[in-house]
Amino acid sequence: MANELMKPFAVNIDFQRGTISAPARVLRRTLKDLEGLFYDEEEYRRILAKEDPLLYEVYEVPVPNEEGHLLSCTTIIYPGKVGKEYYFTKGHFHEKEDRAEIYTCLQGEGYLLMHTRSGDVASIHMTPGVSAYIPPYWSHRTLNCGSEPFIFYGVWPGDAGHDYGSIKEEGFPLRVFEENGVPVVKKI
Ligand code: S6P
Ligand code: ZN
Repeated sequence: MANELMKPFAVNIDFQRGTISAPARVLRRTLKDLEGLFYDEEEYRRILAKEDPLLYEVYEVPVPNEEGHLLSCTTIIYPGKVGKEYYFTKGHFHEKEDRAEIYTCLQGEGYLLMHTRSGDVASIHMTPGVSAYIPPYWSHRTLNCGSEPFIFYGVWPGDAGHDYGSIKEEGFPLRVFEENGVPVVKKI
C-alpha cells in the first residue's frame, strides 16, 4: 500500500522570472488564441494581420489532475494592449464550479477580475504580496496593467477543470482600459 503513495517533492519557483523548474508543461497563448475576446475587434484584426504576439505563459507544477491533489502554476502575462484594453488571460469558470482558487502576485502589476452567473462582479488590484481568494462559483480573468511582466502563482483543487465556453460566448462583464495613462475598470 505504502509504495502506491505519491512521494513528496519540491520545485523551484523563480519569483523574478515566473518560471518553475521541471514543469509538467508550459502553456503559451498568443493573440490568435484569444479570438473574439477583446473589446476592439477591429484593432485585434489589424494587429493579427501583422504579428501574433505572445500574451502569456503558464508553468504548471507536475501533479495529477485528480480529486485530493492541489494543482499550482505560475502565470506570466506580458505588458501590452489591444487598442486601450490591456492583455489578459482567456478567463474561465471551473468545470466543477464549486472549486475555489488562490492567486498570489509575485511581480508586476495587474488586476484579477471575477464574476458569478447571477451577475455579481469583483476586481482586485494585484501587486507583489497580494494574495487573492477566488471563492467557489466565481469566474476569473487576469490582466497586466503595468509596463513589466505581471506574474502570479495560483493554487487550486486537482479535479476543478476549466470551462472557457461561457465566457467566450457571453463575454466577461468587467473590462480594464487605459484612460489618460491609468487603468480604469469598467462594467460592460
Ligand atoms: C487555473 C488557473 C490558472 C489559469 C491561467 C491562465 O484554474 O486559474 O492557472 O489557467 O492563469 O488563464 P486561462 O483563463 O487562460 O486558463
Ligand atoms: Zn482557475
